[in-house]
Amino acid sequence: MRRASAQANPNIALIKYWGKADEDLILPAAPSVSLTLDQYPTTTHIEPAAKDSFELNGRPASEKETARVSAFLDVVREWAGGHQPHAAVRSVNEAPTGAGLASSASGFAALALAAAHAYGLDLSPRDLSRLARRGSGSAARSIVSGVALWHAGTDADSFAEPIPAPEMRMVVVPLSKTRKKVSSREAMRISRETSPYYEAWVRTTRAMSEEMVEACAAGDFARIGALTESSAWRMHGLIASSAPVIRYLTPASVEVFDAVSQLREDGLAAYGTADAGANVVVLTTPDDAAAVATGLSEYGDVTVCGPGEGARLEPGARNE
Ligand code: 2P0
Repeated sequence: MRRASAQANPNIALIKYWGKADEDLILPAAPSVSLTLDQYPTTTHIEPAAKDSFELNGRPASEKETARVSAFLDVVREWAGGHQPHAAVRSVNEAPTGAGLASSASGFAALALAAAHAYGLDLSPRDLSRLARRGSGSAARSIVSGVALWHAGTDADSFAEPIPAPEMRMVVVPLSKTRKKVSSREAMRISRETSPYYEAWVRTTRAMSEEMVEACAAGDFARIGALTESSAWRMHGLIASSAPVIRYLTPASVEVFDAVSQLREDGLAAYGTADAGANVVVLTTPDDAAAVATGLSEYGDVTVCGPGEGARLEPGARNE
């Protein structure tokens, strides 16, 4: 085993992943589509050690987080033929952890690449995406640059790959840095087990992913935007229809969605989306990004993101 460092960025889904067909293998119930951002990277370093350990943002991670990293390393070691040494993992996130900016996506994508390199696996992009999926479903998409389609299916064919799409921007409107009370993993299980709408969600998400791929190929931004906003509201509606009721959006989030509708009425390309947290992310075009950012600046310290690179070995680090 050798030491390695890798970086990956979060992605924001245009068509959301919410619900698994297989919890152990992390197979999604439906395909999803995302944009990997050009900001908020996670940088992860791994090296051989006497036992598995995990340090996050300069501090030892919780027992639960460390166990999750160790279980993921078991998958990597199994792929590498078993009987491999333990490892010390150190990660730094530039986005606030647990606030709905997908730090588990960038985190497990960076860890998948660093660990694959460290344990001597030479993986194709597809297999690297399959591996990252085992850490966190959405991490499969952060392996990919730009717009990604994550296929549902079996272990062998559930990976993310790049798809052709027009240039896009996302304006992140941060509203909360607090850690969410119910993790997405737990909340998506509750949705599957209790929502009377779950089957409809899965069926329509399959159809919407197909439509999104077509809209991206055609460069039909109005269609891409309408599908994006609709997928987000359907996911939050599904979550709200679960027992117990789970709600990530706050009154401030809803205010931003209303402001986005107003920007649209004013003639700008602006479509809201939100993940398992209060933050709202607004999809727009390169031409309208500055005006959308200005229009939303009263709600928070907005950041304009573009399409970013997928996971990469850290430039300049000693990757042997
Ligand atoms: C998404 N989310 O498509 C959706 C929208 C959150 C809201 O993928 O259990 O952390 O590790 O597979 O990947 C967050 O789910 O869940 C997520 P696991 P993950 O981006």
